Order: sequence, then C-alpha cells, then structure tokens
Amino acid sequence: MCPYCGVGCGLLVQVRDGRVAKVKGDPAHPANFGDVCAKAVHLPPILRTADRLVHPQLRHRRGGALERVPWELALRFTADRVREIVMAHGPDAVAFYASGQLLTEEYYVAAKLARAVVGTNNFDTNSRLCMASAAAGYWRSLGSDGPPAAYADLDVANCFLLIGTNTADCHPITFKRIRKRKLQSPDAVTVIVVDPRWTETADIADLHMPLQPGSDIALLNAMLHVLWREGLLDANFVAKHTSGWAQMRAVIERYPPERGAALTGLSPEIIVTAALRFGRARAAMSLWSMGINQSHVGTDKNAAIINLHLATGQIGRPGAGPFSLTGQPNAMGGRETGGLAHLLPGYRLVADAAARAVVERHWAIPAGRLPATPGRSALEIFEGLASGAVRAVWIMCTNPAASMPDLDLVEKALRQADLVVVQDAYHPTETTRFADVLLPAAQWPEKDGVMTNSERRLTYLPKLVEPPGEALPDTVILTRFAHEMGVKEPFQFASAAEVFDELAALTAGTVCDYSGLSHDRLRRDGPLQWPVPAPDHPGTERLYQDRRFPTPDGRARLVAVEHDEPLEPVDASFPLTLTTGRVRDHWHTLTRTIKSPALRSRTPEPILEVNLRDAQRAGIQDGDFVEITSRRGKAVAQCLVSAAIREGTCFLPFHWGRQSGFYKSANNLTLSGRDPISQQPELKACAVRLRRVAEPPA
Ligand SMILES: Nc1nc2c(c(=O)[nH]1)N[C@H]1C(S)=C(S)[C@@H](COP(=O)(O)OP(=O)(O)OC[C@H]3O[C@@H](n4cnc5c(=O)[nH]c(N)nc54)[C@H](O)[C@@H]3O)O[C@H]1N2
Ligand SMILES: Nc1nc2c(c(=O)[nH]1)N[C@H]1C(S)=C(S)[C@@H](COP(=O)(O)OP(=O)(O)OC[C@H]3O[C@@H](n4cnc5c(=O)[nH]c(N)nc54)[C@H](O)[C@@H]3O)O[C@H]1N2
Ligand code: SF4
Ligand SMILES: [Mo]
Repeated sequence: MCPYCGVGCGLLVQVRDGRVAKVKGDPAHPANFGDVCAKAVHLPPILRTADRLVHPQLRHRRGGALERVPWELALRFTADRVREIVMAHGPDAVAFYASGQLLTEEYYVAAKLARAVVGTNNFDTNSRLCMASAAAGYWRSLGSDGPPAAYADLDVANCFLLIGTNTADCHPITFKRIRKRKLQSPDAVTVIVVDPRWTETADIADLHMPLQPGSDIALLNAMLHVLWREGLLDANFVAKHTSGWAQMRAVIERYPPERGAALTGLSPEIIVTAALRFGRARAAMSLWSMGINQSHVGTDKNAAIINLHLATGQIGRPGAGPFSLTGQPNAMGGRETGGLAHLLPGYRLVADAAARAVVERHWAIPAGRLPATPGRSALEIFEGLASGAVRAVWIMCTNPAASMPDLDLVEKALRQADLVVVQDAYHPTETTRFADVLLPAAQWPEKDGVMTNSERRLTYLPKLVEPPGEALPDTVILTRFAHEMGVKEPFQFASAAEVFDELAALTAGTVCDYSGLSHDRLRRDGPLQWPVPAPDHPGTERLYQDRRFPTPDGRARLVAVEHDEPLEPVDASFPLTLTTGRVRDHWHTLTRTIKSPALRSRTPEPILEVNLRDAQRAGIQDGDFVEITSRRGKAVAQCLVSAAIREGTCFLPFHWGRQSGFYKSANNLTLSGRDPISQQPELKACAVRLRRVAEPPA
C-alpha cells in the first residue's frame, strides 16, 4: 500500500539489489485497480537519500552538538530522563506526539507505552490537525466514529457534493473514479464543488460554489432549508431513525437561501439549484476533507453535512452517504488504536470507566492503572511545553516545527522542553534540529504492518528491503524502550503480527471490530473492510444498512448548528483571508517529495494565489514577489494572479517549512485558535495583508 494519502492504493514494487527500483499500481487492489499518481511512481529516489537518519544521536547538554551513540545508550539515557521527569513532575509532564503515517502496530505500541508504562493520556497525533473534526462529527451525529460509505458507492452515486476538498490533487485516484462516473453518465450525475478556489476538482463540476471561507454551515443549512420547504426530506427516515428534528428545524427555518447567500457570498439561485440537485438524486454522496475540518466550527460543519444525509435518508444504501476523505494513509488505523488523547483502542473513550477496565484486563495491568482524564491535544502539548507544565515530548513520524500553526510557539516549546525525543527517517528536518535524542526509524517499505484507508479497508504491507544503517522499525524502538523502563511482560512482541493479534482481539464487539483478521488472513484474502468480526466473515462494504446507529436509542442525531464567522475576521489592517493547503506533487513538509527531481521540478517553490482585483488594489502583478503579513509573522512568495480564487481570499501551500527558507513557511502566519469540541486548529482562515517586494529575502 502506498505510504502517502488515505486513498490507500495498492502498489507493485520491484526490488533490485536490495533497493526499491520501480513502483506501479496493483491491478488486484480494490482501492485503485492498478492506477497510481505521480507521488507513488516517484517513490524510489526518495527512499535512500544522503539525509537518511541512520544512527541514534544524543545531545548531552543544550547548545551542544548531537553525537552518534549506540542504541543501548540512547534508550537508557531517554529512560533515565523520563523517569526523573515523572518523579519530579508526575506522568502528565511527559507527552507523546505521533502520526497518522505510522503503521497500526506502531500506533498501538506507542499508545500502550504512553498510557500503561508512563501513565499519561498525553498521547496525541497530527490527526488533530487533520481528521479530529470528522471523528468528533461522526461520534456526535452517528454515535461512533467510522466513515459509513465505500469507494464502491462512487460508481453508483447520482450526486456528489465535494465540499472543502481538492480531491483531484489530494485524493487523485478517488477523483478519477468520480470523474469516470460523471463522464459515463453526464446527465444522470451531478457534481457540486464547494471551495473558495477553482481547483482541478472543479473541472468536472456542474456547479462550482466559491463561498466565503468558513461559511459552509450557512450554505448547508440553507440547502436543508430549501429541501424542507420543497418537501424533499425523507419524513419516514427522520421519524424512525433520527432524533433532534424539532430543534434542528427551528434553526434551519432561519436559513432561507437569501440569508445563506448573504453569509456565503453566493447567489440564492445557486444554493437552491444545489439543494434541489442533491434532494432529487436517487443516491447522493458528500465527500470532504480539510476545507471542512480545519475550522473552529469544524465539528459543526461535519454535523451540517451529516444532517443533510440524515434528513434525506441518504445513508446506509448503495451510492449514498457522508464520506470524509482521510488525509494520511493510516489516520483511520490511528483512530482504531486510540491515537487521540481522549481515545483508547477499539473506538473506546478514556473517560469511560468500563472501557478502561476492559483495556486494563487485556493489557494485564493492575486495575485503576489507566489514567481517567483525557490528555492534552496536539496544540495543548506544545502550549504546555512553552509554559513549563509539560517537560518532555517524544515526537514520532511527524514534523510539528513545520506543520503546526504559529511556528514561533512550537519552536519556543521545543527550546523550553527539558527533553525532546524525535524518531524520524530523515535528519535534519525542522523538528529534528531541536532533538536531545534522535532515533533513526525504518520507513516504508523497510518494515511490515497494516494500514486502514478512507473506506475502512485494511491492507497488509510486507517488508521489502532492509532499513539503512542502524534504523529500526518504530515498533521495535518503542518495545525496547518499554523494556528499558523495566516493563517487559506486556511488551513481549516477537513480530508485528503478534502486536496486530493483540489489537484485533481488543476490537471484538466494537464498531470497528476486526477480530476476524490477522496478518496471515490479510496476506491470503487480500485487503478487507471492517467490521470483520470472525475469521470467516467477508468484511463490510457499507455501515448502517440496517439503519441502526450506535447511539443509546439506536437513532442518529440531527444536530442544530449555527454559522459563525472565522476567528480572525478581516479588517482595514489585514484585509484578506489567507487559506492554506496542498499542491498535487508534494507531500506535507517535503522531507520526501522534494527529493524526487521529477516532483521538485514541477513545483519547486511555494506560489501564492491572489485574486485579480485584490492584486490590482495592492499594486501587485503576476509573478511579483509578495510579502504576506499576519498578526503572527511574515512569509514571502511569488504570486499567481488569477480569477480562479474568490475575491478577498488568497491561498498559500504549507509544504515549505523554515528549513527551506524562513520566509517560505505558511505556518509563520496561521493561528492556533481551534474548535472547542475537536480541538482542531483553524488552519484554513487567518487575516493577512499583502505588499509587493522587489526581491525575495536571502
Ligand atoms: N498531493 C497531496 N495529497 C495529499 C496530501 C499532500 O500533502 N499532498 N496530504 C494528505 C492529507 S494528510 C490530507 S489531510 C488531505 C487534504 O486534502 P484536501 O482537504 O483536499 O486539501 P487542502 O488543500 O488542505 O484543502 C482543500 C481545499 O479546501 C479549500 N478551502 C479552504 N477553506 C475552505 C472553506 O472554508 N470551505 C470550503 N468548502 N473549502 C475551503 C481550499 O481552497 C482547498 O482547495 O490530502 C491528502 N493528500
Ligand atoms: N497551514 C497548514 N498547516 C497544516 C495543514 C494545512 O492544511 N495547512 N494540514 C495539516 C495536516 S491535515 C496534516 S496531516 C499535517 C501533516 O504534517 P506532518 O505530519 O508534520 O508532515 P509530514 O511531512 O508528513 O511529517 C512526517 C514525518 O515523519 C517522517 N517519517 C516518514 N516515514 C516515517 C516512519 O516510518 N517512521 C518515522 N518515525 N518517521 C517517518 C518524515 O520524514 C517526516 O518528518 O500538517 C498539518 N499542517
Ligand atoms: S492517490 Fe494517494 S494512495 Fe494512491 S498512489 Fe497517489 S498518493 Fe498514493
Ligand atoms: Mo492531514
């Protein structure tokens, strides 16, 4: 399976002389049937670069140099420091910050280490910047996390609402499947794209709706208003399978299309048209990602999308359903293993005493050992480090000094910490520079394990080549560390397969039950979709076909949600809204894709997209270098002036961190304000001003 995005494509890899020589699509994999995008094709040159981290390194004192040390010393030093910090300040002075790019087994061992060995729920991941609002949205509306739909639904849907997703660039193989459906039945299939920018995704759209950033709830509520007024709701479904109709109706009554138009900047007519197309479709799907989730009302935006599906009965049948697109390859696996500070394995909650007891028995640790209060979310970990409440952080498989909002805060946090452990495949990165202990990790495909893609499908990834130097699989590093901490019995894993078996057994009876799976079975039967509750169970294409939801009364919840303005509205000093995101040929913080000559040459530098009229007002011409200033900092980029972005909005990709050049980083500008429910930061809207500069800074 591809190590990049959550589409989860199957790959065929040619190995020559112990190296990955060639990558192509696996025709037998049900996520892609042989197709792949450029990022996967160009994997070979990025795997063995001169900056691979191949030895453990240690800095004995701050300001000193990192020195190569043997594994034993690196782990003993870390264990001693962690013990000291726990003795002096308690277990919650230690935090772990992990990633949706870890394998499921790695995730599981890391979360178990934090909770059972160190004794803290301060175990959070970059999924907090990514999927947290979707997970919280599913929990609140449906009673549990878990995307209900499947890729097979894309082949039969009649209406696609693509909202806050640049599917063409970020989930290219999913997009191809939607495009194929549209081209096969152009009149029977409607595609609606909601994005302040015109992207490649809008290429296939019948309706492109360039709304004001952040105003999705006003749009979705107004669409629901139209459907209610026109009698296009499924009254039977609402009465039998949902709760909350009366409260929700009271709110949507106040969102006629004219009000929706005023709040979104769209026309009332296009809102009515979109609503009618959605409402009259035999089967409708919504697909969304960061334009929805990365918002201070991200959880509410998710509710507004799910409301639309519940009120029209568009869920739990072929071609229908709300379907959040997972960003990272294994963000789904992370949620299954308890990869957020309030979760335990098997979609269990830290706050649930009965769930804690089950996990304690499974882990054979004393009753009451698991801490009962949810830990710190991603930003709270870094705020805690900056204030001194948290003293140590262990970062694995993520690069927060490039990917977090408000990088000054993150750098301060890392400088201030008593202990920074970083476990990565490359060095230097923006984050490894701050490490006291640097642990070399094996990366894809130097280790084996499982990942779950957007459609709940688990794929087994075999180990194909040896890791370079002394790099070790993350599971091995974490297991050795647990032993170094004196905890042996619960960490006797001879292989990743054994870790998987322990987790799979713990999912029995939960919504994400895959107790019927093992590495052997996945190798034999190929990738399968959970729930898979028994060894002879074929897997589950679609959730909620029986229309029973995992809430106490079995009904899904219609949640009344209101529009709210972005946290940082524009004003005379900062007149434009900056939104940030991705480009087609790069992956996140560039530790990998920039090292492929082909990918680098397609997009060598960050480009700021600016609307024509905004450019005129600021005296900026296409190709000029522009300084972008927010209340937190500055960035400089060359600009692309166009009509493809909504007036008042500009867009900067966030891939370039400070290591590429201090002023290339979009996260110099972004703010760390967040959703109070999901704790996900509002990376998609902050207020900025632009100024032309003669030359880029050196
Ligand atoms: N090429 C590539 N693909 C990737 C990744 C990558 O780094 N590179 N990363 C993966 C990961 S982890 C993720 S999370 C996904 C992200 O996938 P996407 O969410 O598709 O990517 P983004 O570019 O972050 O944002 C999507 C769109 O949201 C729009 N947007 C901004 N604000 C709003 C708003 O208020 N409302 C609406 N409706 N739209 C808005 C932006 O203009 C942008 O086009 O991609 C995955 N795939
Ligand atoms: N402004 C802005 N900021 C954003 C976003 C945005 O849209 N706008 N999007 C956010 C989102 S959705 C996401 S998901 C994050 C992503 O942000 P990050 O997770 O910080 O980005 P990556 O570059 O994917 O970092 C992965 C790190 O793991 C390392 N690595 C690779 N393989 C392995 C391995 O097997 N083991 C270990 N230990 N390390 C490995 C890589 O070298 C790299 O350093 O960024 C977030 N930040
Ligand atoms: S679409 Fe995603 S999973 Fe598929 S090859 Fe491209 S990056 Fe990999
Ligand atoms: Mo993400």
